[in-house]
Amino acid sequence: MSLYEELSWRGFIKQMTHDELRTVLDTEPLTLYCGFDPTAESLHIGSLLPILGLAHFQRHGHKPLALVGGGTGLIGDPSGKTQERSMLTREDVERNVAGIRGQLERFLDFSGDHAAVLLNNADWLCEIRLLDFLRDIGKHFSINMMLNRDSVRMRLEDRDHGISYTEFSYILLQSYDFLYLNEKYECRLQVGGADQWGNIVSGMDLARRLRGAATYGLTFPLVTKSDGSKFGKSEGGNIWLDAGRTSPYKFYQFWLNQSDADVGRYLRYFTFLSRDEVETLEAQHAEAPHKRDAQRTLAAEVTRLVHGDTALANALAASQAMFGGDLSVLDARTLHEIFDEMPGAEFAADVLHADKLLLDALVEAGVFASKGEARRLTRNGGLYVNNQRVDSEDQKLSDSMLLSGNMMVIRTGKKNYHLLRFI
Ligand code: 383
Repeated sequence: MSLYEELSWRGFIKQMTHDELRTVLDTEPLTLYCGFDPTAESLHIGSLLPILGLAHFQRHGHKPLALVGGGTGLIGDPSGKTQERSMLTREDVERNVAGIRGQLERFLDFSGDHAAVLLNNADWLCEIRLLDFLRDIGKHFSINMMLNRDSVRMRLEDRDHGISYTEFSYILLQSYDFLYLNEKYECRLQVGGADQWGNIVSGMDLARRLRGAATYGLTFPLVTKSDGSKFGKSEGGNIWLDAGRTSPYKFYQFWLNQSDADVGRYLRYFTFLSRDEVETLEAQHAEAPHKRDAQRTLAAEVTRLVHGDTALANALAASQAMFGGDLSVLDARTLHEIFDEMPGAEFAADVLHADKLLLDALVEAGVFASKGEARRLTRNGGLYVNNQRVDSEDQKLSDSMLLSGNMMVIRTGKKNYHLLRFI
């Protein structure tokens, strides 16, 4: 399959500056780039589509430049933003650049013929001299045009959320990047999300004026959800690529919870499954949507892609926890994530060595209303500690029943969980 066909069936193409790009993509190896501003120490899943976009280009023989905006991140892109951003300190930006570099490295191939290159625009933007820039670059930008951009106009109309000269200038910097990369790396294509269209076209214009260079632009769609809510957020905020910010378990659950209406589109966007595989899955899913096989595959594929095999195995084990799975394999953090919302109780750790009956503790913790009820359920085989059935009413509390040194997960019946902590 050609790259153009691949990108089209996956739904990766929102806009192209030239129709001829369809054939160019499949006839000439191109160097292309996409930029990521270091607004946080980690990327979130909003960046995943452009990253995978770069990966598809590379798999089809093109050379991707992944640019981290260590320079532009000091300024802040107003595209699509309704408010001025709070400015990051230089230290913040540097720390964020380091975090994001490491993440981008995982998705591209940095060896071989069309090895990817990781760049930081601070390396050239920080060297620029103001008067040179205003004379050489600024002269090619018409304020009249700039004022007409949606993102600028919106902010001009809204007195409360105006726009600073700093952010207003952003487009010049990104345009200069394209010019610079065209000169240095013969980069002829810039890709980005739909919000980047204006910045991309403006850079092409600059490269044409100053170097007579013919360049291209292509944008990816913004990922939407069929119910109109914002993609990539959960109650806890952004879904991050960094496992420290969004655990692989939460990450897996996020994908698992996508709706039937969206899952096919997301399989195309966010996995490398082939067209056949995706279409077969969709057909199966249409027959038996309650099985959620498409969501399960989506969740497994994206979690593996972002976090690797081991993290996926852990996320799967954690997802089984609520269905009676083995809890001893889970770490403390995952246990908290799964069971924190359950009712719970705290005990002083001493009770573990006080010959106390489990059932008495459970009555104290409010798991059972009375000792009689506790006995009855235990006799009927309905009481579990850490998903292991409790056989004896005389079972005593002990250290050996603890998960990660201080927790005990109590289950009564099929699905009623309580979390006990020993402090
Ligand atoms: C900086 C310098 C360049 C080229 C691009 C940039 C970054 C660009 C930007 N991009 C967004 C970001 O960094 O702000 N000005 O948060 C997002 N991207 C990608 C994609 C997206 C865009 O990183 O649509 C989502 O992820 O383009 O919003 O020379």
